[in-house]
Amino acid sequence: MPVQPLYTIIGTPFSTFTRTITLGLQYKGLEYEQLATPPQSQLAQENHPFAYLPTLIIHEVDGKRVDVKLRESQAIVRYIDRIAPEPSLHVRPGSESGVLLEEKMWEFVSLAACFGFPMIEATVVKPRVAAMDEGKLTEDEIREKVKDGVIELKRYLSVAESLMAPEGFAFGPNPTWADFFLYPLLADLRTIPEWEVVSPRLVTWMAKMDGLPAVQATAAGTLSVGARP
Ligand SMILES: N[C@@H](CCC(=O)N[C@@H](CS)C(=O)NCC(=O)O)C(=O)O
Repeated sequence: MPVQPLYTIIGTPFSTFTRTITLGLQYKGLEYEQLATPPQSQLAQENHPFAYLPTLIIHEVDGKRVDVKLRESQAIVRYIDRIAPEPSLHVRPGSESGVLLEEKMWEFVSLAACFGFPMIEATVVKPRVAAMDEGKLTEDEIREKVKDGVIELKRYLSVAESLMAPEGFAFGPNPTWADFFLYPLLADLRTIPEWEVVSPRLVTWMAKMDGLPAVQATAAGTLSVGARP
């Protein structure tokens, strides 16, 4: 009989927060099973107090079967870091990363989760994709619909870029959780015409991210490959 992985992730690959976690699991070589379900589904309700995604189910702790449900991406990331510290997804302060404090990486993570998600997905990507799928509005009408969202999008992108190292990953030579929180959002954005507002620095960063095996392994089922929830 095949051995069950120690982890199950509840969440469709279409969910950007779910992809952040699967990127981390892949990068650290942790095996998992993914139950692809949309938010608010029966399965999501059974696993998250607000039926959000993702939940990581940890099947064993200290060799004992426990099936602990861990919710909230930033809590899940802390767990992953503790059980698999290497390869590290933290930032090393210094001239290459351009930061004096390692906590700047967590600042970036929180800004991506709390501001990037609404300022990219809620006001631009989701309404644009919904309008295109519906096929009732003209391109000019869609642009008008997301116009205010694009102002917010540009505002977020300029903040994100201002916090990044001048080249390489968000904080220089190695990927960090900051990259894994931002990437799923920009991978979605790249599928729509509003991608045109993205700066050369972020376009180069995306290309660098695209080269990671973890990114390639988590692409199936996302908007970036044309999937729907
Ligand atoms: N605070 C949560 C946010 C997760 C989140 O917003 N997930 C989205 C999917 S990417 C969701 O489940 N949204 C609920 C909905 O669409 O009803 C976390 O960090 O895990």
